[in-house]
Parts: sequence; structure tokens; C-alpha cells
Amino acid sequence: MHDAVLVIIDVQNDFCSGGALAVPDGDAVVPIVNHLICRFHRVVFTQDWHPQRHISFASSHPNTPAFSRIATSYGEQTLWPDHCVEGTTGAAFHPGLNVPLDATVVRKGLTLTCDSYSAFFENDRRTPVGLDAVLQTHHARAIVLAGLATDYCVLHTALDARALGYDVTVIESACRGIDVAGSVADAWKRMEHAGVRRG
Ligand code: VGL
Ligand code: ZN
Repeated sequence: MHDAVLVIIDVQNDFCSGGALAVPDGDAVVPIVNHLICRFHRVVFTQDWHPQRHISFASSHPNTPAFSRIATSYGEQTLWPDHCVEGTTGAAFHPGLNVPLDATVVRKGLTLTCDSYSAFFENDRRTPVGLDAVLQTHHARAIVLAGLATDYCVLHTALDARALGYDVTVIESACRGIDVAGSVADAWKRMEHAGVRRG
């Protein structure tokens, strides 16, 4: 039996206070996540990492405010303020996060024309992002998830992991959500229905 792999989702400056898409109380996860990191042999970090003019940016479309939705070739897409632009300070990990020098980093959202909430598949539900390959390399069967945001990237990574057959635990105290119209409560319902453990 192999140890569970800890997967830390998007603890980046733009999702923390003062960031372009700040998650309420997002910084609060930093010490909690650091504590978790000490307890695992293997830790994978994800980073939301977009090119300029990314399809998920409201600024890439005419007359569309942030947090509105548009139809795309892969389905509905929520539009966000410009965030986590590749190479910027906003895309960097929170400075207080203990990222071990040998940590694996999976970046997602690099495709100009398709967003990616999950670290397994892009929002087209088809294109692999890379987390499954990393976990297979380590013969992992179980993952423990924490980070930002509960109702987007944590949710979709957890659901895809369950669909791929992983044992999944989400550490509630180590996550925070954007919470648009009850989306955090909705996310927990969906995760529980999919057999995600609430740790
Ligand atoms: C995220 C919205 C847009 C997340 C990323 O990390 O949850 N949310 N891009
Ligand atoms: Zn994003």
C-alpha cells in the first residue's frame, strides 16, 4: 500500500489578499497547508498559469463583466478578472508557503482557448493536464487535497480524481472558496455525492 499524495491547489498570490482574484480569507490556509506538508512524503503543488488574453479573462471579450458566463466550444465558461498570468508575481506561490525544493509542480490553464479548473483534465473534460501522470509515476491510489478555491479548482480536481478511481480526502480547514451564490455549499454536496471524504 502506497502513501497518499498531498495535492496543494493554487495557493498563489492572486488568490490571496490583495490579489487579482482574492479568495475571502485565502491566506488563512497557508499555515494550515504548511503543517500538512510536514506530514506527507510526497507533495504535489498546482499553479493556475494563464497566457495573457486567456479565454477565461473578462478583458478578452467585448462587453462582458467579470463573473458573467459565456458560451464556448467546450461549454459554459465563467469569466474572471485577469489573474495568474504566467511569470507574474500574482502567479507565484504565496511567499509563506513551504514549497520543498523537490516538490512536483503541475501548471494548468496554459491553453489560450480552454480554461482548466481541474489538475486532471481541462474544462473540455478531455485534454489531460498532468496530475494523473504524476500520481501514476508514484503508484498513488489515494490523494489528500487542500488549497484554493474550494468551489472551483479543488472541487473539479476532487471530482476528476474520484472518476479516475482515486481515494480522495479534502481537508476542509485547509481550503477556502470564492463562494458565488452558495457555490461552496454546492461544491461540498457534489463532492460528498461523488464519495469524497471530508477531512
Ligand atoms: C480558480 C477561478 C479561475 C481556482 C482558477 O484556482 O479555483 N478559480 N481560475
Ligand atoms: Zn484561472
